[in-house]
Parts: sequence; structure tokens; C-alpha cells
Amino acid sequence: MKFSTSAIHTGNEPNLEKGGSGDVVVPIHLATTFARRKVGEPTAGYEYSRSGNPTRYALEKNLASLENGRYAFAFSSGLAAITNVLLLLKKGDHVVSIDDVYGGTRRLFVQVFEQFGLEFTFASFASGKELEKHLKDNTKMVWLESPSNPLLKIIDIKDVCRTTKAKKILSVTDNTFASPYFQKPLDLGADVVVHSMTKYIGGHSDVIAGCAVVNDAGLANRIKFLQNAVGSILSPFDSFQVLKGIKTLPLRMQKHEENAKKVVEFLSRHKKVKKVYYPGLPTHPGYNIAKKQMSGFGGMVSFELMATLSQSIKFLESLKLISVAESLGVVESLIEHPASMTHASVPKEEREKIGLSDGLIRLSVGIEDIKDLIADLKQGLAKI
Ligand code: P1T
Repeated sequence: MKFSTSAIHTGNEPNLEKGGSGDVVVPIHLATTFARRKVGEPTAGYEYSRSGNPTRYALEKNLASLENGRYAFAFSSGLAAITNVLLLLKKGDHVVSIDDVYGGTRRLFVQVFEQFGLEFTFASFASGKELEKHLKDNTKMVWLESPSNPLLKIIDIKDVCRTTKAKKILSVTDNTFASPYFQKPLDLGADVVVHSMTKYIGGHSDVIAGCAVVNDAGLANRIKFLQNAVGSILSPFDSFQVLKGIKTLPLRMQKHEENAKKVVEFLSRHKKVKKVYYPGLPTHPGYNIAKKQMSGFGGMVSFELMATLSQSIKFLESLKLISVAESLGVVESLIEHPASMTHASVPKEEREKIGLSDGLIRLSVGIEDIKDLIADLKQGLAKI
């Protein structure tokens, strides 16, 4: 089945058996527990809703198909999914993470997992060779975000995974920015894919959710065990919300990208704009890799203004249609200031090392009419 068809149908198959209701969308199964005819035998495979729920299972089946994976697990947030994946490790293990990751991911690594004896190195690398110099004898996981948040750095996922596979190191790719519509890391050799489904997958700013997708049965068993043991599962209602969002994922992604390209064109020509970060720009250092491993460049754009920090803030506050808000990948355009918002928990000297300047602005281009978006950006820039 092709992507757009599977996005709509997988997990939503109507039950046309005798006694089945034939619903064309999966019902929201609110029951917390499932009665049995026999003590030792769950009636339809479900026991207790934390360990398995029919609505969540429908979503998990759908997510696996979107990522060309065999197993998917839905969690109560992107960070809950990331936590469960990190729990595959044990005290003393070392993780190499791309330096430009979501601020909350870095905070979880440093302020939570370091307390439990995990060791982290944050580094900038785009290839397996560049990664190699950061590996140690106890490196057990490599954490990738490509495109990264917020600088849209691109990593050659296939090349990095060739290195991690040879050294039996688990590779994880946070695929939130690309969405499975534009990039499939499992096909490129990643062991685990994670998403904040709060973003493109959900798409409508009305559900916080996360997932992990894998191909390996052993790995799937360990994540399934953790999902139940830790308990940070996605609720049936939220699973339904995400499934509903996924149906329009292909259409939304096409429009996000179409609009983003026009925004990039506008910003690149504007005299008050100093620099534009977008992997679809041929001048972007990761352009060729992005072109090779993604089927589209996505809807996220970052930029710096030819302006002081207070003028940049004034620009943000002058916007009328585009909301100043954290989050991304949703139908409405959102703009933010990473240094004081999404990446405020990253110490300033670390931000500087990564190249994340105090003036950086991140725009999640929505699917509104492009003329309205450009008009809003234009009037905002005229105010500074
Ligand atoms: O917010 P949550 O669903 O827990 O997802 C965390 C997360 C994980 N990975 C990436 C790449 C992310 O961007 C996020 C969340 N990011 C934002 C809220 C933001 O505005 O960047």
C-alpha cells in the first residue's frame, strides 16, 4: 500500500465480522481493563489498558507502516518516547548525541540521565568518519536529529549507521522535523526512530504525543516491556486524535514545504535578513545529503536578522497572524526565539559552541495561504 493510502487505512480497517460494528474509524476504547472468560487467557489479547489498548494498537500499527517499520510504540509525549529509548541503556554506558538537539532532549540527557550514570558527549558530525572520533569503548548509543532543531543541520544517516552497525552501537534518529513523509531513517539503517507526534504527525496543536518505531523483534520486545513497566503510554483519546491527524499528513507536508520554499525565497531576498537556514537551499552545507536521503526539505526555516536582539524581539512581537509560540509542524504558522524559549535550558556557552546565536529565529511554516504569511512577515520586518 502506498503512503497516503496507508496513512488513512492502516489500523482503521472496519470490523465486518459477525457482531462487529463496521466503524470506518477506530473507536475510542476507554476501558481500563478487559474481562476474561478463562483466568489464564486474555479474551482478545488485551489484559489491562496500560499494557495494551485497541485504539492505541490501531495507531501503533499505522505508525509502523508510515516508517516502514515492523513495530511501533506510542507514548504520552515525545520526551516520554525518548525516555523509554534511553532506558534501554544501563549505568556506565556512553551516548554520543548530535549537539544541535531539541533543548528538552538535551535537558533530559544532562539533568536527568546523567544522575543515573549515563555519560553523554554532544558533538557536531555529519558522517560516520566525523562521528568516529567521539566514540569510546563504552559508547552504546548514537543520537541523531536530522534536520536538527533549530539549526536544520543535516546528518548523512546511512553513512553514520554504517559505522554504528559495524561497532554494534544502537543508532536512534529523531525524525520529528522531516516527518515520515519526507524521510524514513529505518530504510537508511537506523535501529530506532522516535518522533514528537505533537508536531507534524498530529499536526493540529491539540495533542501531546510521541512514538518509537523499530524493525528488530528483540528491540521491540525490550521497548514493549519498558512501555508497560514505565507506564508513560498514550491515552486512547489521544491515540484517536493522532490517528485522525495522520490521515492528512501527506497533504499537509506537501503544503508545508511549498509554503516554506516561498518563505525562504522571500526572506533570502529581504535586505533586513542576514542569514537563512533551510536544507533546501543549495548553499546549505547539508543540501546534497538532504537531497539524497529526503524526498522533500520540509516546512521548518530558521533565520537571523540584520538587527539587534531587541529589534529581533520587536519583529516577533509585531507579527499579527503568525503566533509567537513553542512547538512546530502544525497547521498554523508558529514562530519562536530558541535562545529564550525552546533552547533556554541549554547554557549560553553551549549554544554558542553549536552556532545557535541569541538572534536566531525559528519559523514553523504552516499551511495558510502563502500571501497572508508573506504579508505578515513583510509588515513585521517593516517595524524594525
Ligand atoms: O514536546 P514533546 O512531544 O515531548 O516532544 C519533544 C521533542 C522531541 N524531539 C524534537 C525534535 C522536538 O522538537 C521536541 C519538542 N520540541 C518543541 C516543543 C519545540 O518547539 O521545538
